[in-house]
Amino acid sequence: MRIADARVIVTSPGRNFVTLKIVTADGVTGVGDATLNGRELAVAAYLTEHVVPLLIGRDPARIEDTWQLLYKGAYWRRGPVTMSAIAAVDTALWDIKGKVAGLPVYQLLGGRSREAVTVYGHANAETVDDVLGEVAHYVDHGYRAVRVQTGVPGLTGVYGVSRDPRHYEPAGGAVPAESVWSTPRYLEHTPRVFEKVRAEFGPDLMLLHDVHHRLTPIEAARLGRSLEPYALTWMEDPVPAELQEGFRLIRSHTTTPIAVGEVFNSIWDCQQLITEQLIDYVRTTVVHAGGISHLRRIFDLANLYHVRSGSHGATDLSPVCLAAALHVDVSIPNFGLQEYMAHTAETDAVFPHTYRFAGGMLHPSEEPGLGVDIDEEAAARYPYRAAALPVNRLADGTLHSW
Ligand code: KDG
Ligand code: MG
Repeated sequence: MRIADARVIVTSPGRNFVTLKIVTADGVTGVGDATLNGRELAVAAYLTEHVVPLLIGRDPARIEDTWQLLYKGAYWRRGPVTMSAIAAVDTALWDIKGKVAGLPVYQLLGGRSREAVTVYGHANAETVDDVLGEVAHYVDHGYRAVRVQTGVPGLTGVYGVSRDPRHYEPAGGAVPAESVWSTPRYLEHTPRVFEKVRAEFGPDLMLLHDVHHRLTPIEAARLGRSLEPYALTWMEDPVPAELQEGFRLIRSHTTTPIAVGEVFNSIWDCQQLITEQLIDYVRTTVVHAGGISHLRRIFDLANLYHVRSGSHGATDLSPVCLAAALHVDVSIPNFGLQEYMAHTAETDAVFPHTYRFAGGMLHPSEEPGLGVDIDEEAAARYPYRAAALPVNRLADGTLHSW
């Protein structure tokens, strides 16, 4: 069997998505997500100009060899653009392999290690009183884990708080929106939020919080310590993680578990964090970390060091990524949690899929392959529009991590 065609489809049903569709000479198709929020066209061009010409005529069954060709063969290694492009090819080839075998992809990965995938929802509101209502919404829908984000008094545009609470979308116009940040106000406010949420919902609900890379290690240590009475399941991205040894300082001060990795794109980005047991959950994803093949390598390494998976699943990871993530999640031994932000109805219509949510869990598709597709006619109705992620500044104008 040979690859006859590979198309890059850019569509914007409410937000931008980049999808690779590979077609074999005998008409089997496979899809892979290649969306990199705010930098979509860089990946689309990388695929179209540099990757697709290499795919035509290749044997789609050779997933590993194709991965190595695209990784080693480029000479220039890693990086979010390259690794998202490789991820899209890898994911599409797993989809094809599943269809050819007549099996859902999780069966090719060793079969089920659990019945379904526990997910967490993203409860958010400007005020603490309103966020209690949002947490209740998720609990009422069966969620066992909820991430809680609120505004901070005196600050506008804090990460995680959305106009439409059920469909969080940070990307806005063509030029980045600017918000103002204050670490002292945030550190003062956040423990008060969790004090109220824990008091209201009791000890069993798993609670999470995303710091979104805004603190230094000693500030993160203070936050982690102040949250200990509320027994969070994790504190996410407490600091920007380029300096992996910086996590030793956080670790030496707090027992609040740490989850990191949504912006990582290779095993090398989390090697030290994992092997020194500086984190508890690794949040790498199918689309940004080299596809199903590479993500499995990261999770296997993590498994040796008591680190569990906690993959990113914001709305900018398309239903193709989510479908693929569920096959990985349900099969690995060290699954932790899966983030789940439901897509809009428009997005779901462009990406028909057969994974389903029930009782706080996502159930992967039982169809051969990934169980997701792109409706190209529907996709064509939503042309690309530039949308940038925001930036953050301190009150004096200094640029801060967003
Ligand atoms: O594109 C960026 C978003 O995916 C990110 O800001 C969301 O941090 C995020 C999360 O944990 O969902
Ligand atoms: Mg995050």
